[in-house]
Amino acid sequence: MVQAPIEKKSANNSSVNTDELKQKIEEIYNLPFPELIFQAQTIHREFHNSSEVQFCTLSNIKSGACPEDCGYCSQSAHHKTESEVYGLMNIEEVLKEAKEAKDNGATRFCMGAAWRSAPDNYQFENVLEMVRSVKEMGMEPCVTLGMLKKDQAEKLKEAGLHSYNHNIDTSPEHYENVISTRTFDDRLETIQYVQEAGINVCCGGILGLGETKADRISFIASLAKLDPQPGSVPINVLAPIPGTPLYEQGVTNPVDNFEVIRTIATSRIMMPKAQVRLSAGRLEMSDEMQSLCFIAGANSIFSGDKLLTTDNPESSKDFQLIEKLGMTRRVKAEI
Ligand code: SAM
Ligand code: DTB
Ligand code: SF4
Repeated sequence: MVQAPIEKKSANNSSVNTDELKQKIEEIYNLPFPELIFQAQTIHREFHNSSEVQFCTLSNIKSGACPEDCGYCSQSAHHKTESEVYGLMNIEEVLKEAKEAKDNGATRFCMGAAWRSAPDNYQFENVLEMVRSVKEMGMEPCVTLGMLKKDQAEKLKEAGLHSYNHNIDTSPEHYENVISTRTFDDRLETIQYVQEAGINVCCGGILGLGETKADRISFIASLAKLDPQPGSVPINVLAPIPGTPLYEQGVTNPVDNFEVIRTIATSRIMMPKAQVRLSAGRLEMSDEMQSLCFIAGANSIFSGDKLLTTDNPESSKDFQLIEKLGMTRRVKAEI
C-alpha cells in the first residue's frame, strides 16, 4: 500500500511563490512616494479607522543576563552594557505597572522577559497568573518570553493570552549577521506553536541593522507569508546601545526616515488587517515623521516613558500629538 506523504506543517503558507511575492513587494516598495502613500491609505481605510491609534505599554518583567547574542540588544549576557539585570518581577509589582498603563490609556499590556526560551517551572506559572490578571483588568495581555514549546503555547492560550510577540527581526538572509545563537527557522517554529494554539502572533523586526533594501523587502515577504498573517507587526528602529556590536552601525549609519515610512506603507498594503506598530525609535522622531508613519498605515504605538531598557516619549507628549492631529486613541480592548 502506498502511504500518503506526511504533510510537514510550517508557520508559512506553502502555496506562496517566494520569488513572485518578493517581486510584488519590491514593486510596491519602490512606487513613487505619493502613490505608495495613497495605496497604503486606501487599504488602511478599508480595514481600519484611519484616525485611531492603539496604545500598548511594555513592562520588562525579567531583565538582562540573556544567553542569546542578538547584536542589537542591551540585555544579552554576551555584551557589556549598562542595562539592569534582575530576575522575574513579582506578580503584584507587574500588576501595579499594568494598572498605571491602563490609567494612561493603554489597551494592551506587553510583558517581556530576557529569556532564550520560557522556563518550565514556577516562573512560567507566575507569568500565566500575570496574563490572567491583566485580562481581568480589561487589557489585552501580550507576552514575549523567547522560544516556546508547544504545550507552553497551549497553556498561555488557556490563561487568556491575546498576543505573543516573537520578532523575525530582519530578512532570513541577513539574520546570521545579527544573531548567531539561534536560527531564523527556530523563530518560525515558535511562531507555528503560537499560531496552532490560536494565539494572535505579534511579529515584526528592526530597521537599521545594516540591512539592504533587498533585506527589507525579504523581511516584509517573510512576514506576509506567515499563515495566518500576524495580527500585529511592530516596526522598530534600532535604538543604538553602547556596548552592543550594532552600536557603531546605529550611530554612524542610521536608517533613512523614508525607508522606515516605505517599510510601514508596504507592510500595511501586504498585511491589511494587522495593527502596524511604530515601535522603538520614536523618541528620536519629529512629530512630522511620526505623522507620516500614521499616514502610511501605522495604527499603534508603544506608550509609557520606557520601552524595555530604553526611553520612550512621555504619554503626555503622545496625547498632545494625537490631539494635534485630530486623531483618537483606541479605547476598546479586544478581550
Ligand atoms: N527575549 C525575547 C525575544 O527576543 O523574543 C523578548 C524580548 S526582545 C528584547 C523583543 C524584541 O525587541 C526583539 O525581538 C527586537 O526586535 C526588539 N529590540 C530589542 N532591542 C532593540 C533595540 N536596541 N532597538 C530596537 N529594537 C530592539
Ligand atoms: C518589539 O517589537 N519592540 C518592543 C517589544 N516588541 C517587546 C521592545 C523594544 C525594545 C527597545 C530596546 C529596549 O528598550 O531595550
Ligand atoms: Fe535575549 Fe531577546 Fe535580547 Fe535577544 S532580543 S538578547 S533573546 S532579550
